[in-house]
Amino acid sequence: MNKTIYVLNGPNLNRLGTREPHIYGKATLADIEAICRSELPDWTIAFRQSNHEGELIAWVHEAIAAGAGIVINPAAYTFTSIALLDALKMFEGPIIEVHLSNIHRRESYYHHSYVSKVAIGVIAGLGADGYRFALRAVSSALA
Ligand code: DHK
Repeated sequence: MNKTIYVLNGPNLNRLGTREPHIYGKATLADIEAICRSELPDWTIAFRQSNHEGELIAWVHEAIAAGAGIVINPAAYTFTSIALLDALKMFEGPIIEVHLSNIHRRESYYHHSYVSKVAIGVIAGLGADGYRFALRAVSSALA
């Protein structure tokens, strides 16, 4: 079986560590990548971040051919991108949506996720540990 899990991160997540730490915590994206790799050491983790919608879509297209599962924090594109949703609809493996913050406790514009239409599960509000649980969920779904 293909052993590659794509962990995709959307806009502004490259700023983690100093970006509103009271909301997103102090873990950097590199810290989160290390968490992901340590959680599933026997899997290949394609860990990526982009501030560009089209680049995230291209990575989803790559995962359609080469990936077993997707963990995605689409960040702001969660709430705006039908294009990203359309790409994710083509992916046949398990998708877990993750958010560092509890988007449902925040401003109303963070409350409707397009991505949730295709995710088998959503993890929000658990900070960097949310990625750990997301990877466990994808691994379990593929077992
Ligand atoms: C990250 C973002 O950048 C925001 O646009 C989302 C999400 C929340 C997070 O909590 O990881 O609303």
